[in-house]
Amino acid sequence: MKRVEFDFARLRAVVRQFPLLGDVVAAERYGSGHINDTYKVAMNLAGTPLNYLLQRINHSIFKNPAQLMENILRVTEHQWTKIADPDDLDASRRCLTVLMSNEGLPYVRDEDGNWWRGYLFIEKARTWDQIDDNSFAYEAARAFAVFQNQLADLPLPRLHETIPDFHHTPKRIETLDRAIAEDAHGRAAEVQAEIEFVNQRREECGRLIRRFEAGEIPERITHNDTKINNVMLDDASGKGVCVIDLDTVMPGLALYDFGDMVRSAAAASAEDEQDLSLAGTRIDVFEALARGYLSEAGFLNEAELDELVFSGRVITMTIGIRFLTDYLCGDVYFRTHRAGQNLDRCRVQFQMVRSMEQQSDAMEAVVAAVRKGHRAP
Ligand code: ADP
Ligand code: GN1
Ligand code: MG
Repeated sequence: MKRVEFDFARLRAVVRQFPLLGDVVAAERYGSGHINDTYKVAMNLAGTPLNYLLQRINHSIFKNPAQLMENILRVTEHQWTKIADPDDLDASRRCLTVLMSNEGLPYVRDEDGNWWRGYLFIEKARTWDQIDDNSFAYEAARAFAVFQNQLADLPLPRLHETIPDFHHTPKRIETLDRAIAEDAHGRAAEVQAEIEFVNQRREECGRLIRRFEAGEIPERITHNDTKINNVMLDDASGKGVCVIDLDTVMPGLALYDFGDMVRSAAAASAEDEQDLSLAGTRIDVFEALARGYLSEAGFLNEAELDELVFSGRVITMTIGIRFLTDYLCGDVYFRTHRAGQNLDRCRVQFQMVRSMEQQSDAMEAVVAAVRKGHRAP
C-alpha cells in the first residue's frame, strides 16, 4: 500500500460517507502504530466539539478488509453484551464502537480504492509506547485478560484468519531464510550476527507450536497484537479502559498474547533504541504483567501456565525475526521513519531475548510465586 498523507479535503470526503452530524473542522495524523494510517477527526456539532477516529486499513497487509471488519463487528458486538449495563454511564469507552457507513457497512471506500473505518473516539484515556509505572503494566495485562475472557464464548462460526500463521515462528523463520537467500537489497552480509542468533535458536522456536499440535495447549480467541500501545488506560485512574487494534483478533494461543505484553511492556528501552546497552527485559515489569494477567486469566491450563516465561522469549524472537526479514526485503511491511530502523528494532528484540535467557530462573520464580498467590486457600 502506498504511503500517502491525506489532505483535509480528501479526509472530509471520507467522513461524509458516514452519517455523522455537524461540521468537520480539523483532522490530524494520530498514534504511533506501524500498520494502519490513523487520523483524529474533530467535528463541530452545533457548537459542541466531538472527535472521531478514522483509519485507513492497510490492505497490502490485510488482504480482505471486508472480512476483517466482519470480525471486528462480531467481536465488539459480543464484547458489548458483556459490558452493557444501564447503571454504567461510562460503558461506551469500554470497547470500540464501529461507525456504520451511509450504506450500512462497517467501512467505506475512497476514490483510489482505499478502505476506511471509523470509531467513536475514546476520550480521557491514552496509550503508552513505553511505560515506567508498574501499575500500568498490571492494568494493561489485566485488560487483555478481561478481553480474552469476554470472547471465550463467542458463538461460531470461527473468526476469519486475517493473517494466516501470524505467530507461527517456524514459518516466520522459513520466510526469513527465503529473504536471506534472495538478499534483494544486498543487506544480508551486514546482518550475519543476527542470522547466527536465529540459527542457534531454531529448535526451541517450534516449542509452543509442537505443544499446540500435541493438544496440550488449546486454541482460544486471542488478540494477537497485545503491544502495550494497543490498550487505552484511563487518564485519571490509570486503569485499563479499552483494548484496541482488533485487526488480528482471531483463533490463536493465549500465550502469544502474554508474550507480546512482555516484549512490549517489559522492554527496558524503546523498540528501536540504537544504544543496545539500554535494551533488555525488566523483571519488575514482568512480575506486574504476570500478576495483572493471572488476576483475570483463570482459564489457563497447566501447560499454558508452565510456558508463561517462555512465551515472552518466543514472541520477542518472532517479532525480531519479522523486523529482520523486513529489513532484508527493503522495509516494506512495518512503517519506518529512518534508514536502518527495522534492523535496530530487530537488535533490540534479540537483546531482550538474551536478557530473558539470562533471567530465566528468576522469571520462573516470579511466575511460581504469582501462581501460588492465585491458588485457592
Ligand atoms: P495500528 O494498527 O497502526 O497500530 P491502532 O488501531 O493501534 O493502529 O491505532 C493507532 C493509535 O490510535 C493507538 O495507539 C491509539 O493511541 C489511537 N486510537 C486507536 N483507536 C482509538 C479510539 N477509538 N479512540 C482514541 N484513540 C484511538
Ligand atoms: C505491528 O499495528 P501495531 O503497530 O500495533 C504488528 C505487530 C508487531 C508490532 C511490532 C498486524 O503492530 O504484529 O508485533 O507492529 N502488527 C501487524 O511493534 O503486523
Ligand atoms: Mg496499534
